[in-house]
Formats: sequence, C-alpha cells, structure tokens
Amino acid sequence: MAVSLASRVGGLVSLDACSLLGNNGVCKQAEQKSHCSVVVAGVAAFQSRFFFGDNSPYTSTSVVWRGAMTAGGSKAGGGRGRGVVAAAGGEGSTATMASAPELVKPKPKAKPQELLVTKEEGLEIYEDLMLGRTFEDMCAQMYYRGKMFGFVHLYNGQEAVSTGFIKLLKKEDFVTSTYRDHVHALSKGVPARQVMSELFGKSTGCCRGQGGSMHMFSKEHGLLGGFAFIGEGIPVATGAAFTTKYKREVLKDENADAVSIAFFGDGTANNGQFFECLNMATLWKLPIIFVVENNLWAIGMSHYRSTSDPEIWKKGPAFGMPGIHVDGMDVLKVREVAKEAIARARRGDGPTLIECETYRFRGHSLADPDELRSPAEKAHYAARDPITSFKAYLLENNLVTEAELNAIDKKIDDVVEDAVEFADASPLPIRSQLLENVFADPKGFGIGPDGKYRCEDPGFTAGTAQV
Ligand SMILES: Cc1ncc(C[n+]2csc(CCOP(=O)(O)OP(=O)(O)O)c2C)c(N)n1
Ligand SMILES: [Mg+2]
Repeated sequence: MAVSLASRVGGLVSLDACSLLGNNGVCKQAEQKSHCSVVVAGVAAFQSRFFFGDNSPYTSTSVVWRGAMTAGGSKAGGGRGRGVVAAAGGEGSTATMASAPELVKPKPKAKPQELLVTKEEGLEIYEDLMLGRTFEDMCAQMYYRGKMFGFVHLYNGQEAVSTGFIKLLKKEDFVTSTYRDHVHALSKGVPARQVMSELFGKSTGCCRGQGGSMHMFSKEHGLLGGFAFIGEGIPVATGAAFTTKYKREVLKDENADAVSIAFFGDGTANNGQFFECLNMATLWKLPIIFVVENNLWAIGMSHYRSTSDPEIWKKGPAFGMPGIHVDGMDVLKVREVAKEAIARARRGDGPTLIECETYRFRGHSLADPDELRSPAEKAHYAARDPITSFKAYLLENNLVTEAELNAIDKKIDDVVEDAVEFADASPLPIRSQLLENVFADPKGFGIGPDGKYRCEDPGFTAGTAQV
C-alpha cells in the first residue's frame, strides 16, 4: 500500500520523506529507513489527496515527478538538504556531505512525453533565472563601489522559487516580498532599469528612489512590496486576496480571479502575522499562496534552533489548507507545485502553504561576513545550484542548444549593463519629494526649512510638508 502510494505521489513523497526523516532524525539509522518511508508515504499520500483531491495529477504523472526528482537527487531520503543539515556536525554528516556531488549527476534523458517544459517555456525560465542571478551579481559590485546605500540583501541561490512561481502568474496577480525583493520584482516584470535605479536611490526607480533596496513596489506589475519588517507582506497579500474574493462574490465581477502570493522566509514563519493570515485565508477561502523560502537561516539564527517544529509545511493542514514541501533548488519541481496551487486559488478552492527548501549563496546582506554557516553546508548547496541543473536539463533533453543559451546570457548581460548605465545617469529625487506621502505627523522628527532636523514643525500638521 505504502509503496503504491509512494509511486502515485512521486516527487512529493521523496521530498517529504527527506523532510520528515531528516529533521526528526527518525531515520538516521539505515535499518530504519524502510519503516520511515512507509510512514512518510502515508503522510505524503494524505497531502496529495488533500491538495489535489481525487483528480490528483500525480496519479497519472508520477513518472514525470520521478524524473524530476532525479535532478534533486532524492535517494532513500538522503537527497534532501534538510537531512544533510540536520545531520551536520553529528553522526552521519560526513557521509552525506561526501555524497553531495552525486546530487548533481546528470539527469537521465526524459522521453519526449515526459518533458516538463516546452522549448519556449524552458527558454523563458532560463532567461528569468539568469536575469535574477546576473542582476544581483552586478548589485554586489555596485554596492561595494558605493553606488547603493543602506542594506542590500541578495537572493543568489534562491532564484528557482521566484521564477518557478512568478512566471506562471498573470500581470494582474499580486506578489509581496521581503527585503530580499529585487528578483521577485524582476520576475514580475518590473524593468531592470527601474529596479537598479531604485537601488541607486534615483528618481527613475520604481519608487522614485524613495524605497531603496528593501521596498520595491510597482502597482502596474502587481508588486505590492518589498517589506523590511519581517512578516509585513503576509497580511498585505492576504488583503489583496480578499479584494479578489470581494470583487467576485460581493460586486459580482466574474472576471476577478487574481491570485496573491506572499513570499517570506523561514524565520518569518515564526511570526504571529503568519498564523493570523493562515487562519483568515482558510476561513474566507482566499485565493492566496503562502510561499516560505526556507533557506535554513534567519540572519545568523539556524532554523533548527528557533522553531518548535522545523517542518513549516505542516502548519498548512493545522489551519485547514494543504501544506506542501518542495525542493526549492529545482525550478521544475517548484513550477509543478506552483501550477497546482495557482490553479486551485484561481478556481476558488482556497489557499495553500508551500515550503520551498532553498539556500542563499551569499551572506544575509552584503554587509554580512557570513561566518556562521559551515563551509560544508555552503558547498552542499552550491553543488545544487538551480541554474546549473536547469541548464543541464535543457541541454541533455535537446530542448535547446548551447548557442541559444549563450544568446540569452549575452542578452541578459546587456540588459544589466544598460540598467546600471541608466541608473547611474539618472537624477536624484528632488528635495521636496522627501516628505511626500508621509501621513503621520512627524512631530519631533521633522526636517526644517533649513534642511536640519528639528524638534517640532507645526507645518507638518497642515499636510505634506514643503522643504
Ligand atoms: C518585525 C521584525 N523583527 C525583526 C527584524 C530583524 N530581522 C531582519 S531579517 C531577519 C531574519 C529573517 O529571516 P528569514 O525570514 O528566514 O528570511 P531570510 O533573510 O532568510 O530571507 C530579522 C529577524 C525585522 N526586520 N522585522
Ligand atoms: Mg531564512
């Protein structure tokens, strides 16, 4: 029974097997593995039924999922990075780490009918992954050259999550992000010029230079922010999902089918707003997807030291919605899960919680020397670079040629170069912009007409201040 269920739900079983076994340490001994897989198969089957209902696509496409899993290298629960991390420093960690290169063994060629993407989709995904990576590598250079100020948090390594979800969205759909928001903005279609200019604090930025790195926003592209306070984007996305529901059910607008996605981190999933929003989303059956980008760290705090149950996906069923775990280093797996969750939200079946196991390749911010994470852990995830493996998938399955990928690389280099030149040449915001859209009376924190901070400026109470 367990075996057949396992094959039915394909990748999810393997993912969750690792998830459960690795973290709980239940399966550290080899002889326990078969027992554990039985337990896990049951859980995964439950999740699959819960998530997909009787029409679970995994009953018919399990082969595809197994194909996809090969890329992630899930072997008897050992392929999950979590298992590795949970074991790090303890018994068994060396063996698992040593096998890390196996995880990027070339995938066997898929049969044409098993391919997970068309050529066009593959090229679009590759381009978006490369845009995120190249853009942010350039951000690092510009930051260290003093072109940006404040904190800058890069997303290197996590690109498969942004691309996997956002490239499936429509322009009218909503996205909220955190301070690690540049790549979500790019995936959602905000032009690279506008994102780079915002980072440079220039008036041509998507927030006219007033937001900076952590506050990307574009109404036109449904990007509702960029939030520096962790968890703040979750209720905003929930509110956006509520507007869809309200338009559809109260205002009888049959075309209102926008989906909201809230992206946030593992550390943030310990925050109260997350739980409040899970509750409301199920209560009102909102079209929202909560995407936890579990990169195992919250600045320098390990996920395993800070949360009562490291399996974040489990919180979904606790609130009456599906909870899914997926390998966030594999864009194809992310995409498959995202497709289902988006379709579910769009047809009015309610929210989904998805935990993506991922990793950031750089420090918490560009000011972080990144000394707390072990070299072995970093090497393990570097070997699972989502771009390298996706590129290999495209080439090995003859979906694209090297020349086509090189052409995209060149195009992206040009886009990023152009964005830098544009941002550099753009003007700074005019001074009077500083206090526009300031709704609170900033008594005690005002900037006076002479440009100096002052204790009190009664003029502020009259409306937007002139400085
Ligand atoms: C409400 C709030 N509390 C504390 C902080 C300080 N802080 C900044 S980043 C961060 C860690 C968040 O980690 P995680 O959610 O895992 O996201 P990641 O940085 O890994 O993407 C914390 C606690 C904050 N920004 N907001
Ligand atoms: Mg984190």
